[in-house]
Amino acid sequence: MAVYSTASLMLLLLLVFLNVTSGCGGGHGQGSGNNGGHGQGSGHGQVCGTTTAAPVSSQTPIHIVVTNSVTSGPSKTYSTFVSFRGILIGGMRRLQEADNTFTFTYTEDPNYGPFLQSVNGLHGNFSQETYWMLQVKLANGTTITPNVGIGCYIPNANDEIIFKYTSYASHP
Ligand code: B12
Ligand SMILES: *[C@@H]1O[C@H](CO)[C@@H](O)[C@H](O)[C@H]1NC(C)=O
Ligand SMILES: *[C@@H]1O[C@H](CO)[C@@H](O)[C@H](O)[C@H]1NC(C)=O
Repeated sequence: MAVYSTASLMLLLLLVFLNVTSGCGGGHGQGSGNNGGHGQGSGHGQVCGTTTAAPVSSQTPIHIVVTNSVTSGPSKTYSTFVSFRGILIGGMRRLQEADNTFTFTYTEDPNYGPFLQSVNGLHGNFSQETYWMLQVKLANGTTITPNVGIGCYIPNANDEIIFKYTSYASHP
């Protein structure tokens, strides 16, 4: 019993630690409500016998749609996942390693983190006033333009992440 309690406490502390450190600057609550925070996927209450508990760090499935509003060319859709409360760029890295038809590059901004520079070989270019915009179509159908980049956005399950090659006129 004592062993179980200690394990539970450590798990809880771990989850709290992950929560605190996974957010980006300020943590506006953006992306919350994903998996309901505590409890989800954890092995709490698992005494013995039936072992159907989900892994502690479960997967949050997302889709990634690459689209071009400048040329109106065809879109490409991919599927990947982020870890529990994981950041978008983690899912992008996972996808890039698994699927060689998806590639991306980014630059590191000292204040805001990773700036998405190219997707599938197509680069945004400041002098041509083009860039990759990040939008998200939520599971309920609403499309939002996150006020953070790929290093800070925490996807919800079944988010459709949209990378839209576009020109500045569309900046929020
Ligand atoms: C202009 C601008 C842009 C331009 C920058 C290009 C250019 N040459 O002008 C464009 C249109 C490309 C842009 C895009 C985005 N932006 Co912007 N942008 C700004 C704005 C209005 C001014 C920045 C500026 O010129 N500062 C003055 C110069 C001298 O300082 P600087 O440090 O060199 O500025 C650079 C950085 O700000 C960088 N930058 C701009 N936006 C972003 C966003 C991210 C995530 C990163 C890493 C870097 C970055 O580009 C600037 C020029 O090199 C700021 C708001 C503000 N008032 O600061 C928002 C701002 C920085 N952007 C923001 C956001 C969210 C985005 C997008 C993620 C929006 C989206 N959902 O698509 C995208 C980036 C997507 C990607 N590809 O990664 C947020 C960042 C907040 C955060 N904590 O992450 C800000 C603060 C606005 C907001 N909504 O609150 N942006
Ligand atoms: C951006 O566009 C300008 C003007 O068309 C061009 O001269 C420059 O080489 C481009 N830069 C990159 C990195 O593609
Ligand atoms: C969808 O969910 C978002 C965030 O939870 C909310 O702001 C928006 O109003 C919802 N849209 C609809 C159509 O329910």
